[in-house]
Amino acid sequence: MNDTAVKYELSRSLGIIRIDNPPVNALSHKVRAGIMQSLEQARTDDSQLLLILCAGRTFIAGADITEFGKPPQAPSLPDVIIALENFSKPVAVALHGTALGGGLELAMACHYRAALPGTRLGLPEVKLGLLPGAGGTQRLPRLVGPELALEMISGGAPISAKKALESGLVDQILDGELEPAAIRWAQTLLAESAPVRPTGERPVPTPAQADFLDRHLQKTARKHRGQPAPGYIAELVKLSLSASLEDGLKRERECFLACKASPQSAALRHVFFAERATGKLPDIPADTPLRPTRRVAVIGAGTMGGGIAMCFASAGIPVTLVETTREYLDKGLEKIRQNYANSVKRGRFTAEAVAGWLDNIQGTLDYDDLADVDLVIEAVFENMAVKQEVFGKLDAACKPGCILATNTSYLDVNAIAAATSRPADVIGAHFFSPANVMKLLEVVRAEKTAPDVVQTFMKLARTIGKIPVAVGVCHGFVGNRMLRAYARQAQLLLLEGATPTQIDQAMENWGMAMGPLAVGDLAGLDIGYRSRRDQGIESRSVLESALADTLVEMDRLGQKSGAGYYRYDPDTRARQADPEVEQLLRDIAAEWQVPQREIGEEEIVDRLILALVNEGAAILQEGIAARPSDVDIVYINGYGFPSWRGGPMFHADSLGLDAVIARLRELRELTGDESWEPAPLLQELAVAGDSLGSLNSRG
Ligand code: T1G
Repeated sequence: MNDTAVKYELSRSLGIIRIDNPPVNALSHKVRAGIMQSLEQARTDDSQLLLILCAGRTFIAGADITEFGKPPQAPSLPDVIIALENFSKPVAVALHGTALGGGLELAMACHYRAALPGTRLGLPEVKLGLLPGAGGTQRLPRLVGPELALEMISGGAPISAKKALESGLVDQILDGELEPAAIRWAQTLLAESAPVRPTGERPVPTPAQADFLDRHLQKTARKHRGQPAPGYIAELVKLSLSASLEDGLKRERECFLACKASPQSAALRHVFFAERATGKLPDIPADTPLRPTRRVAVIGAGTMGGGIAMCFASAGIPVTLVETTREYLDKGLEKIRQNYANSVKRGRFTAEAVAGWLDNIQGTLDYDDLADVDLVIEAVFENMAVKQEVFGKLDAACKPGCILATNTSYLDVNAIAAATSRPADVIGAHFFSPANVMKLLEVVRAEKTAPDVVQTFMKLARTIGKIPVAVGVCHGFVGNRMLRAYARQAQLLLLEGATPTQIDQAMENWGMAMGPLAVGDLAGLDIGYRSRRDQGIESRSVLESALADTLVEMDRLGQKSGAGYYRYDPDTRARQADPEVEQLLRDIAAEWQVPQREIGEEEIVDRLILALVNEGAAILQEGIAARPSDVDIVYINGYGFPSWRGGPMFHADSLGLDAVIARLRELRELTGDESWEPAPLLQELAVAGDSLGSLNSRG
């Protein structure tokens, strides 16, 4: 018996199995073995009912994902599940925190389930490119019906304890502290001589609507493109309606192993750990004391400022919103109210919660009101002189130790910090639009930013529901710098003969949330136009921005003006190819003597994705990003890169660096474009026979 992870105790006819495997009681081998040994002990002792519960902050959060790449060790999880379901004495389980994946499958194999009020129950395997592989696709339909089972398994989102009780997934909501409440409940079951009650013997309720599966598949086809798991899940829930448990479980195992071996699951498992690794900074100890962030201020109530203020208010942190005029301030506050009201209308939040969050936001025109704040985030017009003036005023108004952050998306944070007497307190906080929705936050470490300021911001980002990635100072940081290389290729492909529709369709078929030209139209072509002018680049003087400059000067700014690379239907906002743009392209190409040729989907994808890879490698070599997986997280959470491809750097490894380098050289030959020279880091790793992934453990 492994006496640490699983303990068994006989107490007043109750056989209590306590699992303690921090941090999330994952079903590691020692836990599975410990449960089996406990069952062996209970089989012959005086226990009349077994009670399973976990120590720590959560019940079992699933199979141990770190064991997936390793050789399987017996007992397997299905072995444990079958042993529990067919045990000769009733087995009860008490849930708290989260009961996820294999943890919920284990609970469903028990005969009785109870949960503390705040428990969340779910089968999130699809988020890892998997499906429930220990009976979840066959037992959940038996407990909650096929419709809810399909929704839970294909979506992966957990349900509340309240909904679990209503749907029959749990029998009881416990009241009070977990262990005493669980034991009281188990004693009641004993007193009632509750019998064994194998879930597998229950019939699957007939679905309310016979075509629920077809409607589901239609609804989710686009969202699940490129991923095998969702199709298997629908097949297995359908099978549960007609097949025996045994046959259902057999087919489930086959599908599970197929998903587990799939590149999509390998990519999504990489993303799972990569998202959790971003906060581990190689040069700043995890226990660095943090600065207080009890009160926050945001300078500028525009689109970004308003969204940023909502992030803090929704996390329960009081925010002071600062503007230059009452009119701008009122407009900004009204926009926030509208955004929240829309979320209530869509059922995302309750009206009560939103009322509380709105109370957390105060407006002011006076910097003197910032004397007591712990953190200020500046979100004013993207102009260096304007930002330096604001930071000068903050330097005078804010208390010592107050963190001064800038939301610039590409300006030099060192130059902004130099406008203050306290550059150690200055940091970049690059939110993505809409700031109250997008999860990514590039935390920009300037040359003089103090380690505790960086660590404080990294932790605070998690508190406001963001995924922080620490980056260094360069033009565009990680995301926008790579985007420039990506967008440049899109522009060159247009001038060489491809159309906006061809390029966007190729990238969306490949899995990008939206093609580069459609993204340009959504963001507004005038932003790039202004940024180029700010950098002193004359309009139409550079080939790869000649078209965009021309469109802006024709007042084709994108969706906001009804036309950009596409024309937009005024009612449906659907994008339509515009022959006027294609003619413009031929004219500019002729002017710049760019030879025209047929361009295929493969070349489009290779040039855009490998531009990201090559620039990402340069960024890593310069130390602007700490590890390749950070670059992956930036692109997946900020730029619509498909998570089931793992991110640009993970994708490069899946192609193999030798193949990547060979293709880069081919593109250089094909286009004569020196930017296709393979980044030195790629070449060094390839020569050493290493992958980009080998650098992730460097962090
Ligand atoms: N296996 C191994 N490690 C895990 C883990 C797991 N299932 N879940 C979390 N961790 C680690 C995580 O890497 C981190 O480590 C630490 O625990 C804290 O996690 C057969 C096949 C439970 C909601 O998908 O969603 O069951 O970074 O930072 O924000 O059908 O973790 O500290 O070193 O995320 O409080 C299905 C995954 C598995 C749930 C807690 N289960 N976990 O969130 O903490 S597949 C899941 C979560 C399966 C069966 C199949 C969250 C959480 P480190 P954290 P948190």
